[in-house]
Amino acid sequence: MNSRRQLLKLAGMAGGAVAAAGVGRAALAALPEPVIQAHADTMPPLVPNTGRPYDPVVTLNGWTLPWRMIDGVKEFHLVAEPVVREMAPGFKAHLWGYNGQSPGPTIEVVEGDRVRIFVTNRLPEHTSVHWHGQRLPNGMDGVSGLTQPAIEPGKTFVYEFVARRPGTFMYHPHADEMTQLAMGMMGLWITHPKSEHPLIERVDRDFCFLLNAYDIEPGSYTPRIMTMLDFNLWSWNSRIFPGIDSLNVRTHDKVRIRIGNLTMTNHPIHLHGHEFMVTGTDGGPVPNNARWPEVTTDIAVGQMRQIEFVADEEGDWALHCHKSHHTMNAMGHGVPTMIGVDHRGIAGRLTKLIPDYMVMGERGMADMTEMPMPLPENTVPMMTGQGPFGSVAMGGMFSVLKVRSGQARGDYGDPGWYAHPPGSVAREYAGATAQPVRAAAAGGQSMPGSSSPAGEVEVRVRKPGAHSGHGQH
Ligand SMILES: [Cu+2]
Repeated sequence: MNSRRQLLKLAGMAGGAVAAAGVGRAALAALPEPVIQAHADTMPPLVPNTGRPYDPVVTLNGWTLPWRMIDGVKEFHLVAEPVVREMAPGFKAHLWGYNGQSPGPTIEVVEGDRVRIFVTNRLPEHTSVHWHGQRLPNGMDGVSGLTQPAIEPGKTFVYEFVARRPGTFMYHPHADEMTQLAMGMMGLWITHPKSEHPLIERVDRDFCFLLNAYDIEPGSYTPRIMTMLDFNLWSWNSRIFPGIDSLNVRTHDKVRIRIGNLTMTNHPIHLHGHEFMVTGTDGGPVPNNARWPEVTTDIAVGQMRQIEFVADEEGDWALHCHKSHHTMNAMGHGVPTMIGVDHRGIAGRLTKLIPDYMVMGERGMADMTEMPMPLPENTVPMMTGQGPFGSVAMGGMFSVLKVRSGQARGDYGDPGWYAHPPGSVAREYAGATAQPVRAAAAGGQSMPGSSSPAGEVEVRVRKPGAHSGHGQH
């Protein structure tokens, strides 16, 4: 939280220094000082001090880029550059991003704002920035080769357009996309409505994050860029659980969460304990008569979904991708299924041959959460996160919505674990257990079994290619 203040101080100093020196318009027209963020903390909302007022968003494990106002134009400076992103405590990735982080900072403007974005390329190859979902002049669309020449290393380009339509958008390169998206180059863009909007409600908390994915071998730092589908790190804003901050709200808050997908697959995002409405996409607000309640919304590649609900149930509610492989970290993939395999006796003999041999998964994979497995350097356990009742056994795309009556307005701090009212937690049953009654016959009402119990059936298997007296062709 300190770093936000430092950040603003830096931004203020940059603007202030120019003003104090009393330099002329020519100097003011120079490139705005880029603001760099070194931390992966969730920064509190950046309340606008120039331009039209709006209710700012909170970027999960991210931040909003400060701007300067020049003759009524909002000026931002994005620097495309290699960054080191802490994806979870103890695990750092060498990515490409903007202004010190991947994803880049969120850009927040107001409908009708004229926006000027300077993009400096400090990457080893050319790039461009595409403003996903925006209405803009074709030459500002950022498709290298098609609408503009690519930005060569060391060069700075200027984009300028009016943010015509309110909504949630994204930005990402449209140059060597396979590499640059796999390396983490992306960011969010929010255009707030300029006044009361019939389909955009004011909310108490407005969160946003991007879905992204990486393939980083345990023990290494750089993503494999050729991976098409088999990623091993499923992240929100380039963070993996338990590195993703919780979404902390006050009971009865109206909450909006904006989620964009820049991975190579869809993600059904599921919220516990509440129903929500999908109130918007990157195409704009959803008309009221086209909304319906959900507890999971699937977000396809290149899409954004904006969900809204009233947080009226206190507690610690899971918020996660419903693809179970997306709530685990590296190390877990490519392990053979060992459920039901009896390793007794074998493990001892194997240990003589392979001293590091370890039995994995013969009772399922939950053991992996407690296993004192020696991890290579720079990686995190596959399923982890300590909750108040033990291991949460999750990784990847997982976080917690914390709903508390004691959470002050505007306080985004972690309130700690929920204190459940006495008697409201599932507990071990202590009474006697009876033998379950089993159905007398096989089959059910619609398919009654024969009066005699089903006998054993022997199946004779003939291998294809094995010749017998009466082979079928
Ligand atoms: Cu997923």
